Amino acid sequence: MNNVTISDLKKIISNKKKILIISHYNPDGDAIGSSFGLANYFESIGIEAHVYNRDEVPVYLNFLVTKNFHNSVKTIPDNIDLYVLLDFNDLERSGAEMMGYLQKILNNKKSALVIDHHENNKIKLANLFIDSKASSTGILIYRLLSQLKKKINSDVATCLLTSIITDTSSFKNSNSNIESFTVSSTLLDLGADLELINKNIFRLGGINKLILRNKIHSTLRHDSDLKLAICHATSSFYSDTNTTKEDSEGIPNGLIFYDDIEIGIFIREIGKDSWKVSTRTNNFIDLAKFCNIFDGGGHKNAAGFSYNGKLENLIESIISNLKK
Ligand SMILES: [Mn+2]
Repeated sequence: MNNVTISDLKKIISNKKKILIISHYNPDGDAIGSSFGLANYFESIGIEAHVYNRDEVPVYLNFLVTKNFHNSVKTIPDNIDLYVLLDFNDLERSGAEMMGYLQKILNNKKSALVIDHHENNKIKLANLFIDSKASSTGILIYRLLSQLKKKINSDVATCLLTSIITDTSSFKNSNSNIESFTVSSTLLDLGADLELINKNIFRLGGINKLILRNKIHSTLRHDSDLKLAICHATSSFYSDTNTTKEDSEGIPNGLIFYDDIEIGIFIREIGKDSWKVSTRTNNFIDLAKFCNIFDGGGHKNAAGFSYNGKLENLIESIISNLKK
């Protein structure tokens, strides 16, 4: 395993005719923006590009489009000659169906490539292009495309700017750096539609979403010594309000903008005594390390894990491990 350079990347993609781009399930603005940006660029230079995600594109990202989008491996054509894995560090994050598909391919040693900005990459591939200092995978795609002959068009620029704006929460997160701004400015020069992006990604949604978030926030527990805030949602929260898990996106991120909260945690029921935990901070502690205790992972500032057991035990375990 080695981290490849831009010129290696150029060699890897040269002479390819049919490319498949895969991103993580529950896709966010970076997964969709970087996948569609790369696919649309390839299409603009005459390479057939296909994008796979286990899940549908979230409604707020529906303004980004690409030609060949797949939710099932059954519709993916044969003779793919390059596989590009975007914005995830563990094959499991592509979903069970894609994982099975990829394991077959990787065994056949077909050409494959990971482009990602998460820490602790667990994907065993020869070609890795990973930089955990990049504020989004969209930044890494830009680094590559800006070195190719054909100019980035305005559609591609809009996709990549969406990646940057969503993964930095509009430059509010601590992953925002000089490159996030310089690349964004260049993308605007290339015709990225900032107004379209803002109009779509900051729409808050329907009244049911507000009612759901009200319920979630009413479960708030605050530990002032740990500067910790925890909220949770059981499945009934969603069924009672006729909402989906998408409607609770951004909960842990929202918590850390309050005084006296440095760690925001949101716990969502995914099955009987089974929970998904999302954690956020701005450089207060290393959450990737923290979530590793529970066999999870992610970034320093945004990480998660799954837990089987009672909610109370989970919360106790979070607090006692944070105290350590
Ligand atoms: Mn990302």
